[in-house]
Amino acid sequence: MSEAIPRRPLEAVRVLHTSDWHLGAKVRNEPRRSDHDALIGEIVEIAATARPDLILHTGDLFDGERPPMADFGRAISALRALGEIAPVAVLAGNHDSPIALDVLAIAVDDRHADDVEAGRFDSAAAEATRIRVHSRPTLAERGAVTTYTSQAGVNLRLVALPFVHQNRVVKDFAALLEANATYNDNLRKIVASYSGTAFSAFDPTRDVAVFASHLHVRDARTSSEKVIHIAEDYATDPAHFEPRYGYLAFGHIHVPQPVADGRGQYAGSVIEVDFGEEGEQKRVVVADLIAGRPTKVTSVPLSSGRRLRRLRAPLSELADRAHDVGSDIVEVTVIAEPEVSDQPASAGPAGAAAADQIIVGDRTFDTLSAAVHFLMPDAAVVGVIDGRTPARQSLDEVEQPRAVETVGDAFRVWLRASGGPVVAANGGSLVDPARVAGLFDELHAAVTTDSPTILAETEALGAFSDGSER
Ligand SMILES: [Mn+2]
Repeated sequence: MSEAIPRRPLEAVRVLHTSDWHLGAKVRNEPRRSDHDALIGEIVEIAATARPDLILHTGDLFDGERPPMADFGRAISALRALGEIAPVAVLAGNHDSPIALDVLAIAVDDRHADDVEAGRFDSAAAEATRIRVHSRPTLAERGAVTTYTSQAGVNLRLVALPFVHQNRVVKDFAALLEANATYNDNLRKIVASYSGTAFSAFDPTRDVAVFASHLHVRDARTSSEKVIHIAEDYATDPAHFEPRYGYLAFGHIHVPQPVADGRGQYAGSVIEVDFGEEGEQKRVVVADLIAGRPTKVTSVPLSSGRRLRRLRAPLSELADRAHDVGSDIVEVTVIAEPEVSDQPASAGPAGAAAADQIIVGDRTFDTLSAAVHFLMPDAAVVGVIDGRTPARQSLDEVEQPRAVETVGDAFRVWLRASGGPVVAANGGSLVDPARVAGLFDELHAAVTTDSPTILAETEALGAFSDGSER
């Protein structure tokens, strides 16, 4: 770890940037608390080695609006530990509740006890505090623009813009924004209003500035290879951020990546929050800013916590794979045994078991899931998909589009071509592929029009909720 952290140039202002912790997150029903504890320990250790002038958390500290008390305590301990090393600024993400973060601000700053008692505590107030929590978007003069002084005596202007919801009116900006303007246009005005304050009494030969936000920057990749276009209406144009900002610190998208031609970074999530993030190398960012020079950005890789893995193998190979998987969180798709057999459901020698029983060596299991758990005793198995007999027959009922013109068409082509193992979950008998295609259309329409989804299957969808929008 420490070899990844460069020596700090004497006159540099060093910012440690982390994001998207999602405390309280579960994968299916598997809690991540042990993973978070290990990662927080690792991040505190990195901070102690890097000795930054400011530690920035760009949002989604929590996974949900009502964090479990254990995770609330975890956040308080983590921020206090970081606050021992350097000043800390935390921004609300779309997963965070501003009220929960207000409570957090009270909890991490006991100097405000009198204000709390008098009912006048304002977590966005402009005076300097060791741990600042930016719980909601607000005006520059109400605390969105602050000045930190580095160990080398350089001023760092920090602009903090927490997540701005697409449809909610941002109260403090009522005078600035127009109801009919696009999201991107309103963001441009907000950023410009901040820049006016951030760069007043600013000496560009000496001072440095950082813009921090939880938002979707245009052209960012939302998985290892895809750029999402559906949400581009709500994506912020990096041209809004003028060149005097030496570093743009973003949260929201979980794939660690540079944005805005390398002027900024998504620090990314610190753990794989769902299976869509499988295989991503998580990290924190160390940014060294020197006035008038390009900012030096260093990725410090994180290695703590259990990984997420999707595994496809016949039952007979699982025992061998178990060692490699270790205690990781795994979804197993059991595929057919390589050799053609009269009993494809059996991994062991033919026995006298009933047709729906699974035989492994000299043991018999009533369900495939029980057999997988037995074969991988150390792993956290959060899903078992029966891909032994792909539901080819019923997939033929999915209407094949003549031309691929819509996202729905593309989904149907994919479903017919490679959806077998997915549709075969629960043996294929409980899933109607034509309904799956229809469901996709309903959900796609709901997200693209930002309307609520009310589906007959809503309850059943709970099982897949970890794959939802982050
Ligand atoms: Mn997030």
